[in-house]
Amino acid sequence: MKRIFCLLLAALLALPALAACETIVTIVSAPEQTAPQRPPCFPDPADDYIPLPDTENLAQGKPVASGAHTDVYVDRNVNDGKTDTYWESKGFPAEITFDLQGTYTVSTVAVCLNPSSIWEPRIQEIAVEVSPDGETFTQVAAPDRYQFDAATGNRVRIDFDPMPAAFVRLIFTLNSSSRTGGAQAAEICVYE
Ligand SMILES: [Ca+2]
Repeated sequence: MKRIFCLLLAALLALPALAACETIVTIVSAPEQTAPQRPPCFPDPADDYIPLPDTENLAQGKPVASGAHTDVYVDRNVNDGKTDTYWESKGFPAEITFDLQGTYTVSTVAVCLNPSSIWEPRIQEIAVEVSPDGETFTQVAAPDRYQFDAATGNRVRIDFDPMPAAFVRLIFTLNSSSRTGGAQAAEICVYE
């Protein structure tokens, strides 16, 4: 009898606890969200990046040729779709040519470095030429100095009048970075 009494007493003591549990359970339905969202207090740095065309990058994965490169930074790094691999020329001027494997009416070239702020701001001087056959080239963007800055994505965009091209060549003649004596590009993109 004493044991039964103890069991009844324990059950009675547990009832308020069970009741308390029920009162703190709150069912919250998930908000409607179809894509990742960033709170306003955490702005996306990419919002300040120089915008690039959202059309196909005609240079990616295409045959590429350049002169001498520095260390392991070969030219095929420049159109592999990764900004953590890059090409670095050995000295200036530095030419790099893409075979688009077809004729396209091109109007924009982008040169990108790694967007990490470890890559400090620098200026590179770049000209752009196009060709129908890989032998005769026409300049479409005269040499100009472009500012690379992680705050704007460490990328520059060179727009020019649309021109038919099967080959696109960039000629680098200056890099203000004190860490290298050559041109640098993590990705070079070509767009119609
Ligand atoms: Ca790359």
